[in-house]
Amino acid sequence: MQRIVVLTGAGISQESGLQTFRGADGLWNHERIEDICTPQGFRRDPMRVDRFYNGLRAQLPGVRPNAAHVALADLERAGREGRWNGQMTVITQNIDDLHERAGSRNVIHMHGELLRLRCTSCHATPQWRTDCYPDTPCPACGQPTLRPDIVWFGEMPYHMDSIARHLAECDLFVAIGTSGVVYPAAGFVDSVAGHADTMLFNLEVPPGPSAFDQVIVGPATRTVPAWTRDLLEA
Ligand code: BJW
Repeated sequence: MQRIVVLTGAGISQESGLQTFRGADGLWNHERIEDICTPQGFRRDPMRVDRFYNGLRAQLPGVRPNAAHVALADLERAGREGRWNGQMTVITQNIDDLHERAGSRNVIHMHGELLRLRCTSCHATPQWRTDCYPDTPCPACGQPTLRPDIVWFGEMPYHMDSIARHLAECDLFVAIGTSGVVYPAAGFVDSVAGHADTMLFNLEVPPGPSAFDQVIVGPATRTVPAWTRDLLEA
């Protein structure tokens, strides 16, 4: 049985209409990373950070999973139903819910989720679809101590034990739509060297020598369904 781990980044959701972080039209061209994406930035100006994530959260109802999300969900379902002799886990750096909406069940959100908040007093992580402000009370304990449930720079990504297990057990590691500059995700490809084949699906070839065995260049909505179709027909 083939065990595939897929690591996704902002590029897989770009064709659904969500901006990537870096690049010409990236989110970080309009905001300084240290103002938004660090615990220090949140302490300095929580209203600014809440507004930033309120804006991203408000985009979600208006976007839909694209053909790449759907292809991954279809492959996972084929494994469950015995139409493909394999098992797939998606580790996503993305904070949107497009994998789940496409039908994927084995999804690990290593950088958190837009549709959750985290209470720094009682540690509840309530689901959240509307705006949040610094004075919004936690539904569990009533304290105004909610923050986006997002992993910022300097914080430990979620589910690292489970991710390490999946990486150690996989025989194919596939990265889709990620620039490979943010760690620890950027190091996953090195960690599977020796026991797994590796593929990168990206809009452009990353600069410098590639750690991947194969690099497939093109929009994810074209390249990913072609790859999963080949697997299902093999
Ligand atoms: C398409 C496409 C299409 C477009 N089809 N492709 C010095 C050296 C090394 C490491 C560090 C260092 N100093 C600090 C660190 C650690 C730091 C880090 O990595 N910093 C680097 C920037 C240097 N990392 C951390 O702090 C992390 N925590 C940590 O390391 O804890 C300690 C630890 C130790 C040991 C083990 C484990 C942990 C936390 C990182 C948190 C990242 N959070 C963010 C923000 C969350 C959401 C938000 O605010 O909105 O996560 S940052 C941002 O970058 C976001 C993303 O998930 C992440 C990765 O970005 P991604 O997905 O790759 O997007 P882009 O835009 O960069 O790339 C998109 C790609 O898609 C491009 O290549 C396009 O070409 C392509 N593309 N359209 C296919 N249609």
